[in-house]
Amino acid sequence: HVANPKTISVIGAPMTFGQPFVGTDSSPALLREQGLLKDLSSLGWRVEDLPDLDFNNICSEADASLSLLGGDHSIGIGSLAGILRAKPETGVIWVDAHADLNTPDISESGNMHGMPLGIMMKELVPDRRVIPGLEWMEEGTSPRLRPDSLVYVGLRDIDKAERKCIRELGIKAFTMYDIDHLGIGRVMDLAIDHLLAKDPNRPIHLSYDIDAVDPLHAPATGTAVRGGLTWREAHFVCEHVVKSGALASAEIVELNATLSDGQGASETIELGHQLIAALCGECIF
Ligand code: 5AB
Ligand code: MN
Ligand code: MN
Ligand code: MN
Repeated sequence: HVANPKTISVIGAPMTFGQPFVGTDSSPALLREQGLLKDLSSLGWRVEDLPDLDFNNICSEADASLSLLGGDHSIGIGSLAGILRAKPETGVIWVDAHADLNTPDISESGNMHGMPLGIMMKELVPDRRVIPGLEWMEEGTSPRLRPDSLVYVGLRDIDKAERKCIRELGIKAFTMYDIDHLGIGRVMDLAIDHLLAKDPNRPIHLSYDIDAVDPLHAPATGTAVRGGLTWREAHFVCEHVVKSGALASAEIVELNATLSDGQGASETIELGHQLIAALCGECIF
């Protein structure tokens, strides 16, 4: 029992506009229906259940809070903007098959879910007022993500232009090759060290794209790529970030129950649910 329980704020972000499919908007409801909030309470958290964001009316910037339920990965534009405004020193771990470092200029697909990190980097989009709908991002303090404040885990499908940006900006990237080579334990140690070496007290934001996980376990997603994280590796990522003590916020994105058969859909939602429970310390002693 915990005398003074920590609070987790849960926000649904039912976004679909970042990619061609409907369906990612149902995931917050599906996760809630599976009893996610009850599980988090039984893990000792005081759960603050916030209403879903309404993307029909607003462009929104998330408050820094512990857990966002996507939605496609374009919600990262709003979550990073809000988190970095509240805590500019935040370091980001981006768990994904993809680099999501495109910009409207270099993207081959034009899909915004492949651009959230590109849009956050000054080096890639110096003035976001040129992107229709993102004018709001240049108001006030205009939060940015520095290339050395980002680490990738799980990459295996990178566009040519993104590869060039990762090299030129010197972004730390652990691909599936590195996970095979070093093991997930060493990779996560190195990833966390990269962010915390200079400032052990900085907060970490974890952005978890379910397509980082192998499609055997997470088939219900829009851009599945074979050869991903195993069931245990997927969990270990969360468990190890929790153990660092630096986790301040997280989002889980790209779950789309309409893109698989019934069993594939429920396995994918269940995995998302379990990963959030892992982020709340389920398996930590
Ligand atoms: B996701 C691709 N790089 O830009 C593009 O799922 C895929 O949020 C983006 O990681 C995948 O369209 C975006 C080919
Ligand atoms: Mn992805
Ligand atoms: Mn992504
Ligand atoms: Mn995807």
